[in-house]
Amino acid sequence: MPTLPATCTALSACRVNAAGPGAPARDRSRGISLVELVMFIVIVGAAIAGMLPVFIQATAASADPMIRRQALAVAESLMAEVMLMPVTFCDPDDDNAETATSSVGCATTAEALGVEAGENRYGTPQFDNVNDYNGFSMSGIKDITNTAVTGLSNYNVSIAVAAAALGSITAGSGDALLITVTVTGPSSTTVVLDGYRSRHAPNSP
Ligand SMILES: [Ca+2]
Ligand SMILES: [Ca+2]
Repeated sequence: MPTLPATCTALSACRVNAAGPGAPARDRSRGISLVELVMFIVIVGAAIAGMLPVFIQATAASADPMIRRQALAVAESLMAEVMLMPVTFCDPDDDNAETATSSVGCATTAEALGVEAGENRYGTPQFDNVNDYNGFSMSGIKDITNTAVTGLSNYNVSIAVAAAALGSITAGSGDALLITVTVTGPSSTTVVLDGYRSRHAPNSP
């Protein structure tokens, strides 16, 4: 049991030599040596170098969800635009569009896959059926007034429409259409949406 020097009046004011009187006192305030410092730097450096690729990959991939969500939003918007179009036997401008019971009953223009008589998405004569969008594409996203949408110039769209079998509907009848909207964007992002549209109202242009 070490004893306090006679001159000490408080424990905090005196340093007790635990090894006993006369033994060399240990300097507890000693810092780290140069060798220890170098080893610390080497170990920490190796650890950071090992983790760096993980951070780089995480940072690079962090932008992907935004691009994919944007591409998906574009695809959903175009799909909704196509889905809302009629699927009639006759072109809506045909005199018999509201009465024909098949394509044969059209006065002049039956609806066929693709555009009729110069139809386009942006002006007269404008797309007026789902099948008119077959083969449509655009570089940079534009609305139906042909106005570019800000911030979407690096996204592209292509649309395919084809007769398809759906439940009891046969592909040969042409009463069901498979719509495929493909959107490509930055970083090789591609989003493909498929949707079906039936001819449930053949005389409702
Ligand atoms: Ca048409
Ligand atoms: Ca057409």
